[in-house]
Amino acid sequence: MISPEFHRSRRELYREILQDNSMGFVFAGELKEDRGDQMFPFTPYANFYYLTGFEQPKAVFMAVKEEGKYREVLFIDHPDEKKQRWEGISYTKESVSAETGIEQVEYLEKFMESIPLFGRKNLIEHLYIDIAKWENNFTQNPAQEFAARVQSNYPYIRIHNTFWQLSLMRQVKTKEEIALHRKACQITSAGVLHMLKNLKPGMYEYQAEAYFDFVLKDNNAGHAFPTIAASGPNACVLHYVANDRQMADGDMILFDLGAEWGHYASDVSRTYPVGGRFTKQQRELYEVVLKGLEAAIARTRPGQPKDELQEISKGVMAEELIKLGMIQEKEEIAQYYYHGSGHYIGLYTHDVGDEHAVLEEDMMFTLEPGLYFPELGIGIRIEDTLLVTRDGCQVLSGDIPKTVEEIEAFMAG
Ligand SMILES: [Mn+2]
Repeated sequence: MISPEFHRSRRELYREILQDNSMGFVFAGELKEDRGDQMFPFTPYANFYYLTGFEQPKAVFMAVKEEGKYREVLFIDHPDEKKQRWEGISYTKESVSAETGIEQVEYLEKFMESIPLFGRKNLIEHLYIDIAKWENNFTQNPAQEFAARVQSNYPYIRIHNTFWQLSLMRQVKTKEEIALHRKACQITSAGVLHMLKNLKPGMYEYQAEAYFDFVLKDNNAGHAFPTIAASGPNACVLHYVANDRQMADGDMILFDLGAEWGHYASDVSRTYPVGGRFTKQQRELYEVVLKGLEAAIARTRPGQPKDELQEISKGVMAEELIKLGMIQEKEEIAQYYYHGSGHYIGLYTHDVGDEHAVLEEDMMFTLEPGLYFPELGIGIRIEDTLLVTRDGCQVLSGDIPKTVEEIEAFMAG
């Protein structure tokens, strides 16, 4: 998958965030309960994975910059006998050190005593802790808990959150990351083509979805997010995931899906006529969205402010809707288009980064304009995963049928 050298190069950048006489902490996170005695499969916190490549729960990465010297320690949970017998997981300090390239690896019981903050002269003045929190509640994740405990016991310490700096690092991809994204997009493409070959009226949405899932499993890939397979009026529900409606001839189906490969996501949306041919109205509206997408793709290159792409798509689609007589004034498009035009993509499908950034080479994001007409039972979204290149962009999901002609020709066999 991704090399230890990649993670080492990320730690070199991380090191620059820390000022002298400070420490940095990044937590892997904990296993989460699913139901009964089952746990959710563990995925390490993205910034922890980015810096270490280590994938076991409870681990902590610590960096110390003290009187001009820098060192790193990775604390890992003690691998117990049960884990070894039941899950086949076994590792030692030495094997983890060899795998990750982090010289000093210690078991977690050494964590507190290894922090050169406690029981020492007051040399360390700053702690850099990576704290991300998505839910609006007061439950604490391990990073927050640690920050709160340090703050209450050592009020003279200044705590900084490194989440934003790491987000800015993650928004520009390395060649290795791009290769993983590329592979995720290839598998997604194979999955969509397989599904499209088998799509026909009378099927349930979940049956179409099953053809996509087969290709992912067949390639040993995971899902970047739950698949949306929304036919007819369901396509107007942005995050519809029930996928249990029976499709009729004359319906369109909106797919929003993506494979994940080596932790990196792909994210693609397509809207197809279930019976293989668009009606006149479907075709007209579909081409409005496609023009909106293509206009933004055409402007995607280094130097372009990212947040303008939304307005570019919106402006083109509004003009086209006026031509069709669907709206009179440009602003009325807000009635039919009510989400953002895309997002960064990376370790998260909706990845971190600065939405107001000026585009740079090797950034990756999606563009996904849409139009939704509940009264017509029509919802259309077309989304591609893009890589910014030196002088433009590359559409990594570009070989998935997208124009009316490509779609109808492919579906005709
Ligand atoms: Mn998306």
